[in-house]
Amino acid sequence: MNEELLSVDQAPGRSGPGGDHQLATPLVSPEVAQALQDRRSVVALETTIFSDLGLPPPANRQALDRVLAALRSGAAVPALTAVLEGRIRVGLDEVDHDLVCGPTTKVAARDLGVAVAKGLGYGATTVSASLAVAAAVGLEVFSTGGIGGVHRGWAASGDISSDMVAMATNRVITVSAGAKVFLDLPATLEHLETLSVPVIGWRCDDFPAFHAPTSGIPLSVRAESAAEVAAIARNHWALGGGGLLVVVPVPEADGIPVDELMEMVDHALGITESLTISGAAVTPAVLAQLREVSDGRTVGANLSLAENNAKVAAEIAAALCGSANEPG
Ligand code: PSU
Ligand code: MN
Repeated sequence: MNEELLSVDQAPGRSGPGGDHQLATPLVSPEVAQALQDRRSVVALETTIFSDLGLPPPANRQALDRVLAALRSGAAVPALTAVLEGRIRVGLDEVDHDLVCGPTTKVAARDLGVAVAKGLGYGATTVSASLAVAAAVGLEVFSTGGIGGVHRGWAASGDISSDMVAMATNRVITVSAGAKVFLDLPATLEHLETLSVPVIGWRCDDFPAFHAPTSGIPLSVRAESAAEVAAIARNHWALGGGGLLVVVPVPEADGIPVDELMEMVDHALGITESLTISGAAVTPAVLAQLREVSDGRTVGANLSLAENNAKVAAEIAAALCGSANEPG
């Protein structure tokens, strides 16, 4: 582990009687801290997608390598987020990558304080935890595969991912290939509207369906360039807004046609329903079934879309840095 890690918030009064509250302050790697100080592009990343909960080995390692390379070639510094040895970390060294790709516990935003207090060895951040951590250290762009959202049958189960509320409350742009395809996609979009999260189609008019380039559900906002996204974000933030979602279709060559994908989803959900799983275990279980049912085709699509999202995120981060000193 790197010993030169910097503590971003050294403000007095955060610790005190009753516990080591300062332990909740994220440790930022020297590279990320320097890039933030120099106002260079930084893109936050979650770790659940790269753990064995997100993708099976060796695909998870390939996904990590491809995402990091895409960010670097777009001149953005990657900022992997995780809980390591009871500390929240932003920016991980290569020596930590083996751990990142191994077995882990999923840490959502509400679990961060618990993970720190209990000194968790390795906790993989979900979208919601990553957004909370990114906002805490001033990162404005976050890239992932697909966000969590409103699950099918939510009225009975109450299962709505905390990714939704985290997007609403943290001033960060999330770049994703839409929401995970086995969710209730129309309800997910409705919920984002309720939460005042703008959903911007990246050179597309429909909500992408994760492994499929389109769901057929129309979007109301489309952007052609990173500069356009940056302008929307700056104005949204000037008006007191929180997060924004930029949705990017999976590259055509690696996507699965939507009708075919939806059949696979029905099949995979049918199997997982009979397994009586609930809570945080639902998403990894359905993703695993979908891999089986698709003969591994969802994995190829997942790698491609994660890499492609990182490319777009790097462009947006660069555009935001460029506009940082411009008036409103
Ligand atoms: N999409 C994937 N793989 C994943 C996830 C999303 O292709 O592993 C993870 C993300 O970390 C996301 C989380 O934030 O699942 C959502 O989980 P839940 O539905 O339990 O909130
Ligand atoms: Mn859930």
